[in-house]
Amino acid sequence: MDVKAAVAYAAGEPLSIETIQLEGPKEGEVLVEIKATGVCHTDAYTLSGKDPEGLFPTILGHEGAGIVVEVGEGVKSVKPGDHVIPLYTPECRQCKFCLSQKTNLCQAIRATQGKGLMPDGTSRFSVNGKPLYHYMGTSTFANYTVLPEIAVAKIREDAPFDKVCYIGCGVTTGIGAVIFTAKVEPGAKVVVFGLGGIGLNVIQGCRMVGADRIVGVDLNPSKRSIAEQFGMTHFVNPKEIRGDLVAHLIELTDGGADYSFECIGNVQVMRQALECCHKGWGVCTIIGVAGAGEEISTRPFQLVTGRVWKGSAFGGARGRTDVPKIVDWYMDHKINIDDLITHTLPLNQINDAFDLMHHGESIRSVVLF
Ligand code: NAD
Ligand code: AHE
Ligand code: ZN
Repeated sequence: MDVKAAVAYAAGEPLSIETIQLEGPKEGEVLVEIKATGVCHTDAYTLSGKDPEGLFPTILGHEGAGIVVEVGEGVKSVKPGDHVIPLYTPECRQCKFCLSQKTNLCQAIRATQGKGLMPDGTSRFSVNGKPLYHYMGTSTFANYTVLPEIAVAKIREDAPFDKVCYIGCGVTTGIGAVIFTAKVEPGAKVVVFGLGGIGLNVIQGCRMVGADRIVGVDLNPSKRSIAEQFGMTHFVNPKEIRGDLVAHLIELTDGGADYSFECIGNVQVMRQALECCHKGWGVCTIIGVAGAGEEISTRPFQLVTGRVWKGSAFGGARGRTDVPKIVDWYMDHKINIDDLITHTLPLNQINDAFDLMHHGESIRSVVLF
């Protein structure tokens, strides 16, 4: 079938809005009509050429919501008409990783996903007979996409697509990192580096669990008021700090953060995020994604003396199990998504969403089909 999509032909080039071709779902796959998709910094990261797994030409996008229109042979858990959120972290409930109950990193289809292909090793997307790569197993920058059954979360039908698409990445990543990965407890002192689409969800997660002090760090002063609205208690702009930022943060948190979160993708900041943690127990969770070849470093003494570095992908959430619950939290007004979606655009203006992000003018832009 013909579908409307934003094609990324090469790193660093604007997306091209075109009609391309999509094959129907094979065994174990579903065809989904995408109604809305967020634009996450990770899409910009891959488009920049810094992603070691970045492949071109491709259809980017991993923060969508839509309706199942057709299912392939053997699909049992969803049917046409179901409302779904695509999952870049699937949940097969059968692999060693799922069965371990120690991680959300289902590996059932990770190998082909990283190669931009469906689990059978082929692509469903093409343009003029030439294949296009899938992206993160989701490719939501198209009005129809094909997904493995294990990579869709069925959600309630009264949830608005233009809001809950953000649960497909940013909301779940931020709130999940607090609840599932770090397990922040009431009364905790927290430092959040980067107050964008992810960091603000970390902040609202910290407020939900009853953290006492929530320090936000960002170079962009315009992030301050929205972060305060979501629960930030103290704002720090590194450009305004004379002297050492880490020492300042340790002082602000009475000896160091119980928990810190890096939501930028900057390896120097990742070091600061670890080193501002409290001696003996402070836990630093890395969420930001760094470019190919970049590495983190610190004095091993930081770890010897009890600080912990951990990482979080998709907030540690098990997609098919947890995403429908997070949709319920939104519908029950337990979490705020609406105020984080600062821009909604039609597909033919998707490049503007990248510009707004790069200029620090948006929190989340959502593309409507
Ligand atoms: P964003 O662009 O919306 O926000 C980044 C924020 O960091 C901005 O407010 C910016 O002003 C701030 N910033 C940049 N450099 C800074 C510095 N040196 N010090 C302080 N603040 C600085 O991006 P986002 O969508 O929130 O994504 C954030 C990061 O999280 C990206 O690296 C993205 O790829 C990653 N991410 C990871 C996961 C995961 O599962 N681990 C999921 C989604 C996004
Ligand atoms: N492909 C990159 C890594 C990108 C990455 O870390 N992706 C996160 C999700 S970011 C969503 O906005 C993730 O879930 N990673 C786990 C995984 O299995 O990909 C690289 O460095 O190769
Ligand atoms: Zn994302």
